[in-house]
Amino acid sequence: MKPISLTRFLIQEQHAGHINADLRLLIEVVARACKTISNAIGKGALGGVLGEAGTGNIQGEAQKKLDVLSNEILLEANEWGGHLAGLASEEMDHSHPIPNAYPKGNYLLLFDPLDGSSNIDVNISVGTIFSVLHCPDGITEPSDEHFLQPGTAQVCAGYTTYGPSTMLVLTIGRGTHAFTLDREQGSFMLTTRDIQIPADTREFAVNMSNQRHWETPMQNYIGDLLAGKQGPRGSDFNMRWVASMVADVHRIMTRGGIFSYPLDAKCRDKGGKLRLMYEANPMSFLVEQAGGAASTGRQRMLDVMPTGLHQRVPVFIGSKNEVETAVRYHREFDAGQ
Ligand code: P6P
Repeated sequence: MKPISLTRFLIQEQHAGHINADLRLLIEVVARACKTISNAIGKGALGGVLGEAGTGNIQGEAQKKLDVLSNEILLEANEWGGHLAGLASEEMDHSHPIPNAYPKGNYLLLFDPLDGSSNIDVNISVGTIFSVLHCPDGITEPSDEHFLQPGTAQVCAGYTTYGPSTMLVLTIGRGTHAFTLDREQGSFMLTTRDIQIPADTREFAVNMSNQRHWETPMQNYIGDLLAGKQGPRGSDFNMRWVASMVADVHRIMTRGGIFSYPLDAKCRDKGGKLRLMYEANPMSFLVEQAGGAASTGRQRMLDVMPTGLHQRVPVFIGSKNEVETAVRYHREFDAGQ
């Protein structure tokens, strides 16, 4: 049977009363922007968009030309549609209210326009991550604090991975579904409905070069994975690290696994490496809706009460039983066991 398009999927969800017209428009606008980003990335060196932009962002990171371009594409696509009250981006210091020249809606959109962009110049998969919240009632000019809602408040989340194929993975709180871009039609087509992440795994994703900087429970957890069959886990484990969260999480969506960017001595003062509002929270919503789990190591990710738009957190995300095992190492360490 021919797969249905994203548009048809969203119209079905709207007719079923699961989403309204504004959220349908929001998702379609973001998907269309991701198609534009995919085309820009796909040109590679021929598109004149590789390399550094010569600017920096609030994260203190040098921006790639495609970081800036992807951010501009998402801003321009979302400003005029009337579905948003405001938006926030990894690439912008503060949130961006919708200009008064345009109609306004009730949603807040947060995004990391190009996650893993350090991989762009070496032609490795990167992605876009987005999260959707309700704008608080009565607020027409939202500012940063109106975005500071826990992950459980999300009404929608998704990512697009720009790999051998371009895929959009989406949740509106009723399962997680994958769409593949049909470049000839220019449409995202539903290729996996209701993804189920295996509860157990023999594959972990972590940047091992940080091992000496980790907290003790993380050292113990990974040490036991590396001990393999002879160790307490009784099995051999495989490792993958793409250094692009979207690519690593998409692998986990597809075949299970655990991804971790824990606290370490280098990022402890900042609270972690990865950002809560537009990386960890949307990925956690997507993974939980696919039967997985996500934690800071000491708290369910979606329950974290945000204190800052660019707040960072430690991340453990993926196969439910494996995330719970990693959390148990932290709980037992904290309890002095
Ligand atoms: P490291 C990309 O910069 C990113 O934010 C995530 O996509 C990725 O998982 C992580 O950082 C990689 O970090 O320290 O291995 O370069």
